[in-house]
Amino acid sequence: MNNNDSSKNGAENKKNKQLNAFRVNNKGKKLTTNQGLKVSEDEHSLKAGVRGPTLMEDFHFREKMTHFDHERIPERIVHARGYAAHGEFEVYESMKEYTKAGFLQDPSVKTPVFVRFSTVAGSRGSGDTVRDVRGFATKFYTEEGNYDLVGNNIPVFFIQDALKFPDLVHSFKPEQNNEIPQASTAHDTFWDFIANNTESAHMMMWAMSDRAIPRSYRMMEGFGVHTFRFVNDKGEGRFIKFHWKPKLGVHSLVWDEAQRLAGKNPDFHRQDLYEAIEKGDYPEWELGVQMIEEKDEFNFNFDVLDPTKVWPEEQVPVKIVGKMTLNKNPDNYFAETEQVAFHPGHVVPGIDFTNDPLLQGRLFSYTDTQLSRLGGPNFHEIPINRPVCPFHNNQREGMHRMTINQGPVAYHKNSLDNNDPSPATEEEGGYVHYQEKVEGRKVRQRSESFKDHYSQAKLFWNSMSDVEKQHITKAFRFELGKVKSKSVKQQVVEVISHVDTALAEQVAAGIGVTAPEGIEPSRETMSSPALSQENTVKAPATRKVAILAEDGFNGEEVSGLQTALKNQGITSEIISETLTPISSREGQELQVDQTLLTSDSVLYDAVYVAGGADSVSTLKGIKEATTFVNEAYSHYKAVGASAEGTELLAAAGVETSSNAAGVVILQGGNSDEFIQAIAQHRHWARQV
Ligand code: HDD
Repeated sequence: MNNNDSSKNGAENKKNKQLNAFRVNNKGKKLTTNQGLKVSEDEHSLKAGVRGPTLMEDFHFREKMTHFDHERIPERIVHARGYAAHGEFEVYESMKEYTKAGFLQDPSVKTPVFVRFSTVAGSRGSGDTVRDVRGFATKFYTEEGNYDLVGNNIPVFFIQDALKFPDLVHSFKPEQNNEIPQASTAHDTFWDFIANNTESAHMMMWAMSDRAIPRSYRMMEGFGVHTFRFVNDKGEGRFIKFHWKPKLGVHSLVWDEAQRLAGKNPDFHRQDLYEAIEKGDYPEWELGVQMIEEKDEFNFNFDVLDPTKVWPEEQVPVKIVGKMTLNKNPDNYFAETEQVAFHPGHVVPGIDFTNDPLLQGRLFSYTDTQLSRLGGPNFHEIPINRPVCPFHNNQREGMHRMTINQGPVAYHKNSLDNNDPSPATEEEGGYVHYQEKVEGRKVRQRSESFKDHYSQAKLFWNSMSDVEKQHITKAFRFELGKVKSKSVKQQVVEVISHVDTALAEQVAAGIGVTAPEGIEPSRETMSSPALSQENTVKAPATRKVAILAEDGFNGEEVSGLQTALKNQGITSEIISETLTPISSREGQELQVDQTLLTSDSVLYDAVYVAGGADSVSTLKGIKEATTFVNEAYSHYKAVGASAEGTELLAAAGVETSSNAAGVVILQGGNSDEFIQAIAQHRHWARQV
């Protein structure tokens, strides 16, 4: 199904209908200038004679060129590289007891959403699979105005106070003298920041974990990070944290694969999302909420206002409250994905802020940044940013104003217009800020309760499986191995020592510094199983399998496998040396999807070597084929083959004994075990 046909998906959705008014289709139309004048010629500028100078009079040339010269806008200062999709959100049951937010009341209501995923550090043209935090920003177009949940795929943040955000960002962006490295934290300034701002210790552990190299946007959790507040119609408030839980589970790449992908397909994540939606494999997330009663604010060993802390799910359960489905790709990247403007301050009645000092600073930054990025104060009028409910106020004029406000009055209070537009009472839906009592002296200080930087870093470490711990250790060795300053490396190892001595020793050994002695690591013994990806959903749906085959392949076996995979929602592609259709040993032709040159094992979740003696022997003679299988194996992916195909596996260095993890030799065409192996995603027991 082609979801870009806006008459299909989401056609009933109010946002989609609103956007229809702005969608343009050139089919069967004549070429015109922006003034609507039909153009008779679009290849030659107006000249004084065929070999003469171009004339100033050529308004068509001037208009076309001027527009082109100004096609670019500044990229986002952070989260520049992103990809988005439309969808809808539905609540499972009314949340009236906790919040009066309209979109969380009625299970029969579907609220349109637009979600943009992003990397943080890289520029707009950087690779998708770099080690980084991923942005997860959702705009809910509710009947009470737009609500933006502007989160990340990691539940904590580097810093506790927004005043430090410019410093953090300057440290991880390319270094200012030479603009190197792009989209990477593996350099001196970032690690210098970490070493000297130890509130980052917890986030540092997450950033070195597999969470920072997701397999797909569709397989990431999302978190609101801050503590927000739900307020119900009785005016009662509760502290809350938001979670997005992917139905497909949380899965990651391996680091070597992530790096190769950055070259083989820098668009890996965006293409994955785009194709899944085009195919009708709509990604889904459940919305979860953790709640803490106000009276319990001080009953935890973390401060609920501290954005470097999680609320362990085992301590504060996540209540699943609704589901989001992404079901339509944007029609135009720039108009929608690039121009969408999120802001944590876009709230609706029933959702309010807390005094988290990071959140408070964000409430300033987002509108401010759109002023230069989108060129003025009217960016709310850009179609993707418009609410689906009416909006009226006395704000006027400014760059690119589109609204035509009628009448002479543009002020409040007035009598000439009957005091319209007039403020709404709370009963009429007017937003009333939660009446939290605040008092205090003006100070530039951090609360004592924010000063424990290591307990939760240790809690995270305690929660990891052995394999995840190995990955974290290697990630530190990689990142710090790229740092030039020995002093910075030494300082970071000292920070790690405050988390875990053994980890610090292993990192130190890998990067040529001494493991510090006498630093007492955190004594935290708690772990949170929910933080480990080992405990996630493991299902085969939407995985991608490469089937290697050449002339003489076993046609019956391949078509049987293709059907079995399809029945489980797995996509398969035929890969061969050239794009010329291949013939099975039964004499039937099969289309080839990719060649061994255009594809690569890192683009797939699993590989299968088709049977047929001639096919296998041809593949054995092609270096790219053995490399393909070898890499899939060394990236711990499921590897399958017919009995005949095992010859290629052996040539590729794959262990084929009956107990080899995730290596499946299909018996009698039965692919169940292979599908099980694909569902496992990775086979860590393999020694490679
Ligand atoms: Fe931010 C963009 C998420 C802290 C200032 N941020 C941005 C985006 C996401 C986040 C997902 C991209 C939105 C999009 O797709 O357009 N930011 C976060 C999270 C944070 C966080 C989860 C911590 C919990 N951010 C943060 C702070 C500040 C900013 C502390 C400044 C005080 N963020 C910005 C920004 C951006 C932005 C400069 C750049 C582009 C934009 O806003 O629209 O204003």
